Amino acid sequence: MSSVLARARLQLVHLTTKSKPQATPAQSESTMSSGKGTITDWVKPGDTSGEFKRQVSSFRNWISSDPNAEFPAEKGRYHLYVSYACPWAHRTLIVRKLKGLEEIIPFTSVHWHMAEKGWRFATADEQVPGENVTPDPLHPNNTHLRDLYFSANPNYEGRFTVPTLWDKKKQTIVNNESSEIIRMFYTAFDDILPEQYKNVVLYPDGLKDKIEEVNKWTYDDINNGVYKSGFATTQEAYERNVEQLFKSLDRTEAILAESASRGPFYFGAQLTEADVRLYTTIVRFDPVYVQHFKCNIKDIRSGYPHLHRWLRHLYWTIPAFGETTQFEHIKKHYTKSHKQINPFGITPVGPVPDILKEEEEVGAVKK
Ligand SMILES: N[C@@H](CCC(=O)N[C@@H](CS)C(=O)NCC(=O)O)C(=O)O
Repeated sequence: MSSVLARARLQLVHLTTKSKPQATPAQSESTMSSGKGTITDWVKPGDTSGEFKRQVSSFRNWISSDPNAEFPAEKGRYHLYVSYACPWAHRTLIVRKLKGLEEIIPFTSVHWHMAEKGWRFATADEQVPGENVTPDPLHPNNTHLRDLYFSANPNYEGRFTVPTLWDKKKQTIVNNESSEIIRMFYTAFDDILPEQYKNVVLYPDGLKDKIEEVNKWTYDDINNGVYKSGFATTQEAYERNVEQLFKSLDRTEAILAESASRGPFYFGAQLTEADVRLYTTIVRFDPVYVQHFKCNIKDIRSGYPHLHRWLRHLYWTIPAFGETTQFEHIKKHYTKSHKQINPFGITPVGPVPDILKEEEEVGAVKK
């Protein structure tokens, strides 16, 4: 691993570990005394804090351009398991396409429905929109994503999350942390990529510090903030998180207002990781988070003109964003899987459309 990459990795592990909400001793006790709960308990029963606490990912190996590495970059060796519904997995699909890795890293999406056994694969007779929503092509006996986790580690006790990057040769999971998988995709395969894709740089030297700074609060307050708002089981936890979420959306809006004169992206002229990581939350915001997670102080289309312009530009003009966005998976997954917050599994019809055309505005904004 190059020293730059090693440093980036260290910073990132530090960042992701630090940015996870840490349980206070009192919280850990109450969580422990209530037992493990089930997969669909987003806040463990008996946890009086009412706070959703995201688990730290378990598999943290790296693919390297060094042919002698434990996980060397090779065509066809790795398989990416995602859900089109999931914002973290969505990051990896976007970067895979931006970096031209389609022929090198095939992928499978699970079905949008997640129940007591976690994500499941679609069956052969199911018609689900989107490319590669199929049974597990590598292991025909696997019905659920959890089967992969148990093949990698029969004693696995963590959550069965997407994205999951699988190594066919070693028959194990390389990594299940999206922030790390995308960074491997940035450079590890460059030696076997055509020139045009080597030149796609999403974490440029000159912007690394800014990206790290923005990632920290964007992750805590926005990417994870929508979940912390939506899964909260006390009024106080909900209000604290939703208010912080909208403060950070206001801050993002101001950044985009400032950079707009230099270009359509987060930092102006150059598309970077900051765009990828923000996009997967913002594209889900109006269709799902506003109503399902009660993130309704404002919506994007009527309340945030710069975010709205930035979002539509990515979706309509860059296939890596538009073609990897599957609204049916997104809307149905949240509303029909989270029985704790939507017991009847009714999926709201609106907003219509899921995303406005690039030059279109809602009626009130037009006036
Ligand atoms: N830190 C992980 C989070 C991934 C994650 O939480 N994925 C969700 C889907 S949006 C999942 O698979 N959840 C299943 C579960 O928690 O049981 C990452 O960024 O890769």
